[in-house]
Amino acid sequence: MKGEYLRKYLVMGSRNCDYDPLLVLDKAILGGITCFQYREKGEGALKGEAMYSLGHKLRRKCAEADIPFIVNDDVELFGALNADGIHVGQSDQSVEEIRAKYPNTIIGLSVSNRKELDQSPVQLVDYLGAGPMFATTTKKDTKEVIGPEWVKEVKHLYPDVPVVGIGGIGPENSERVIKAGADGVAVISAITKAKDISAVIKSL
Ligand code: TZP
Ligand code: MG
Repeated sequence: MKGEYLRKYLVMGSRNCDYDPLLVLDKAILGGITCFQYREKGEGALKGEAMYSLGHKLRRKCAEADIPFIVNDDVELFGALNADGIHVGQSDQSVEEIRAKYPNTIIGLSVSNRKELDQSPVQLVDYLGAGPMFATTTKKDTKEVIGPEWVKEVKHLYPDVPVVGIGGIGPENSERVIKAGADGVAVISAITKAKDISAVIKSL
């Protein structure tokens, strides 16, 4: 995956939206996102048929707009939606297993500290998600805030691996993440809760 795709990466599920997620995605696409991740998580998250149905619709919009569509965690959902890629954390299905089954798909992996990075099969992934950059209330079980310095360290160790920062990022601090060497910023609430989604995306 080219690093440019990570530039403005919207991560989202139904719980992150105050109105129809399809409308949020429409606005975000118009606003200029470069990548999308369907992350159906949190209290009251959709399951089963409802999750697949929303996933299909989001997937179609991304295909029409030529934006990579990534699924969070769920390898079955990823397969069913014919997604472009999958993003996993340290406790999800292993990157080795996914890569063995899907040699050409995009795989993203979260790394929240040096220990996690050192135990990760970085050579098998297409990009790394580094964070949390800043404090966030969107994800309840986050690892400790590690800040933009972490991006710098990851890029120093793996200069050729695309890196996207995540966690508490918005227009007010995205520059710090990019200046630390990130290829882009992954954002949930700053986009989904924005009054003017286009304006926020433009100022990222
Ligand atoms: N992983 C680390 S922090 C986070 C995830 C999924 C949540 C980011 O949400 P927000 O609203 O952009 O802080
Ligand atoms: Mg996970």
